[in-house]
Amino acid sequence: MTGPHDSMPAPLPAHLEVAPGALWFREALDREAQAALLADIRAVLEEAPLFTPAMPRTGKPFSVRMSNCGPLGWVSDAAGYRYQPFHPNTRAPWPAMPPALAALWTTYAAVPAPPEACLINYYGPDARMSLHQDRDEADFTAPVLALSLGDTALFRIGGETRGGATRSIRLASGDIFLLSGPSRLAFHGIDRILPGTSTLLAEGGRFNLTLRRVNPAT
Ligand code: MD3
Ligand code: FE
Repeated sequence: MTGPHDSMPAPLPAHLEVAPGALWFREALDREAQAALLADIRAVLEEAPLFTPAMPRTGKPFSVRMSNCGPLGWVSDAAGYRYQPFHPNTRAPWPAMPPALAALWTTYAAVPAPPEACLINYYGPDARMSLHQDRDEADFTAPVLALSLGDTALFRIGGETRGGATRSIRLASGDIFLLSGPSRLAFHGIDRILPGTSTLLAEGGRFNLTLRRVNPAT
């Protein structure tokens, strides 16, 4: 049956708006869905192993290890931050985006153009990510979708200028965080992870996946 309402957008699942355009979907994914996505990520990492990024200029290593899937991946080394279509160590193209990840984009990001990059961050018990903005993309109009798997993280988010007020949020396994509109350029970081708060990863720690557009949709 078709009718005049076929183009009605699907309603957004329940969420909290923690800052303008920053939507927190707590427990968006049940344990089974988390385990399925984790298996997809493990398969990606067999092809594209976690690498240790380094700071531009100084070459100081990150405490977070990373990989990517999709056509483009975010990398950082002494030469700078950038998106590129291949792994920095193996030089192989990034693995394809698992369909279940792309499906999350359709449900939560609600923009027609597909994600071009999925950055995979892995945090061991002592890993952190200092306050930063994500501005290496040529298009800031699309949202960024973040999914947490494993141990809970203390996430901090502020405004579009450094040094303003910040809010601290505990991102747990299965939570989805969507950054759109004014929050797309918000300063944010991970103060620490809380070891032993999830049993999803046998080795402990936390994966965070971020789905992104890099280039303007044509
Ligand atoms: C706010 N990752 O990969 S996820 C990153 O938990 C990053 O690994 C953190 O910051 C992590 O760049 C935070 C939540 C998040 C992701 C992207 C954002 C918040 C954001 C982009 C713009 C503003
Ligand atoms: Fe970020």
